[in-house]
Amino acid sequence: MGSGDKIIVAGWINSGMSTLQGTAIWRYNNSGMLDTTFGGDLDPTDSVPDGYTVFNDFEAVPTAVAVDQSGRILMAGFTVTASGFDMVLFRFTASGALDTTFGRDVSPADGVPDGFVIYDHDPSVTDNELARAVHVDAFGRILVTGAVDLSGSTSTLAVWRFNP
Ligand SMILES: [Ca+2]
Ligand SMILES: [Ca+2]
Ligand SMILES: [Ca+2]
Repeated sequence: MGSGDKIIVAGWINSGMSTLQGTAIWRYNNSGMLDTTFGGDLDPTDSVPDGYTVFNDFEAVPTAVAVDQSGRILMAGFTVTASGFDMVLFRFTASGALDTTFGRDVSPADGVPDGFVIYDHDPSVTDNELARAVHVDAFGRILVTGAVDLSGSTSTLAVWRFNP
């Protein structure tokens, strides 16, 4: 996914090092080198960003990425819970930090939005909601398409729209 001449990749890290387990987004320069103006500074800790950001507060599997008009990165996917899958949508700043002007204030509940939203159609039953694609429209609104499985057997097309 391009952001200017950059390449963004979303995926999963499981390196055996607890600090590096979780959902991750990487940004590469057009040359294929990790973008050292992006992400955190964990590996190595040399005061230079490492080109990627890791999110490990809970398990989230990314399935789609988009970049909005401000260079912010939307990452959609799903998380695995005891009662099925729930749709997740993250927003990261252009420099690769969770965007604390986006989402709800749940984890931690500290008066600051957490940079992500989780959608669970009915928390009282086992059901599945999965994002498959994310798109930013001409007004900056975020469209997520995916599947919702409410009956346990049949999947239904779902479209969510979020304000920026
Ligand atoms: Ca570093
Ligand atoms: Ca669910
Ligand atoms: Ca919070």
